Amino acid sequence: HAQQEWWRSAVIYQVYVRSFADGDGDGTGDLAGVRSKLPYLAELGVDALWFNPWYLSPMKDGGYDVADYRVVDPAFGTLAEAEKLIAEARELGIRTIVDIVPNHVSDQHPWFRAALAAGPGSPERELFHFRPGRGPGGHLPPNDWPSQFVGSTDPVWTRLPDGDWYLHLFTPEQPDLNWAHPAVRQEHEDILRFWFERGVAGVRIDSAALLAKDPELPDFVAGRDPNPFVDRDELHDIYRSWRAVADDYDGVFVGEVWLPDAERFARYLRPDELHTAFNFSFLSCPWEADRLRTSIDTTLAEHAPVGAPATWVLCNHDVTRTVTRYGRAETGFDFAAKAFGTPTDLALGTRRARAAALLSLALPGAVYVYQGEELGLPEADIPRESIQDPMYFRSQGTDPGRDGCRVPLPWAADAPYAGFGSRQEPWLPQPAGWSAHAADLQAADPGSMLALYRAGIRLRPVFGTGPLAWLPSPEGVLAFARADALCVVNLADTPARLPAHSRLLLGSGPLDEEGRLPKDTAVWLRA
Ligand code: TEU
Repeated sequence: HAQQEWWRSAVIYQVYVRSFADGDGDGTGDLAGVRSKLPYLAELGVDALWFNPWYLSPMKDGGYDVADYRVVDPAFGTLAEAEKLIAEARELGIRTIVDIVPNHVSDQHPWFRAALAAGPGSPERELFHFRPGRGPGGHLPPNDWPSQFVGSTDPVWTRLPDGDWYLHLFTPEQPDLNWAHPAVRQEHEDILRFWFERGVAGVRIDSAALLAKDPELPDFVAGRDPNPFVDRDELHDIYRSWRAVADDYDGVFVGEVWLPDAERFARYLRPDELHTAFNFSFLSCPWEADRLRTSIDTTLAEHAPVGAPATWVLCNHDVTRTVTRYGRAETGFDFAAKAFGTPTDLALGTRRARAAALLSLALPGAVYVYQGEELGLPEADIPRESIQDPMYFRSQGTDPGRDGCRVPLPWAADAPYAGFGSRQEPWLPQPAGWSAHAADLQAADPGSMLALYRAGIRLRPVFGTGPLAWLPSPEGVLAFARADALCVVNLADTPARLPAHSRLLLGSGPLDEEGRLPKDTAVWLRA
């Protein structure tokens, strides 16, 4: 029965609404734009859509600064339209996942405004982490915690004119909530119910390992366990109560749990906690056969005991786009290594990204596809004067930030703004040549990335829902079987022979003249 749960082997498409499609022509993507592209998403064959936050927000961090969780931002549409979208998608067999941001709110959220107005020592301030400063006159921040924007040396505390400091792991416009306060817990359970009542099938939990804080807010000591603000035991009690809410609606969770330790990560996936979590170890893994195989084996081994399905993620709105990453000397992802002007071989990166698409679609578990990944979009170079991401500003301009993977999508080669919108320029500039990636061109081209994703998603059921069995293979070659199908990926310098008597189902690129699998190519075979 467990195997019939849709989320165990789903293909889930991530929609960054602001950059997906601009229905009203004002330069910002919106729900009207998404609704107009539902046929495209149905044809792609995805099972669900995960929407980045679409709630009322001053957009200081792309909507991860929420002023009201029960209101859709007017730039995107209305609550009624969101409900329509959820229903229309469901009619096409596509479920909806919304994104909840429990660690912090916008500084424009009514709770934080009330806390500011009420002053030091007030009950309103207890919903957040307000503290007096240290040192003479309280001029030093209450502790030394590092910013969660890697590359930023900003303090995570901001001082108010009344002398109190407040904690914000991200920007000063994103004050952290106090999860030890019962009202914070109650409010979020109500928010979950609010969205489940509106027909959503699942919830992504933003920064899921950060909510709980050591009440003493002690200084950070590297390596000390427990960490004062990451992966604290209190979180598991929170997620157990969330799970009870989700179970009332058959809803599912996907947690954004960035934790290097596989065993600690798996604790969030226990049967009464989160159903799934993003696999960032796979996303961060370099394009090397041994490392990938270890990442896959570790992932499967850590998920099996808790009975949770693995997820396979290559990209999202926070990381360097796949074809660019795989076209660089350092093919793994590392926030700390992001830099301007990194040399990139896009042809190579694209070849590898095609192979990686077939690899991830063949693995047991759920697969995430970030909008534009199916078009093979590269990371864009955003001119400094156009960058919007707070990560760039918080790094004092040393880190390019995350806008390069958030550029408005190209839909039509011959339309203004590559078919993203109409009247006004897109909120982030599209680089020269962007229309060459347009969805309409790719839909007509059997050799395109879009054609590969469509075929891969359609054929993927040949792998069944069972486990994988590795097959003997030469060094640098990954080969495994599931059900009646085989997946072979060659990362070695020499072409690889394919098993005799197998039938080719799909390839990420052509075989050589002798029928062998070239470097950086993947195939699916029928045994
Ligand atoms: O990201 C949380 C997070 O910790 C990282 O993905 C973050 O981008 C990284 O640590 C940078 O150093 C989530 C969202 O995905 C991201 O877009 C938001 O900016 C962040 O939360 C704050 O809400």
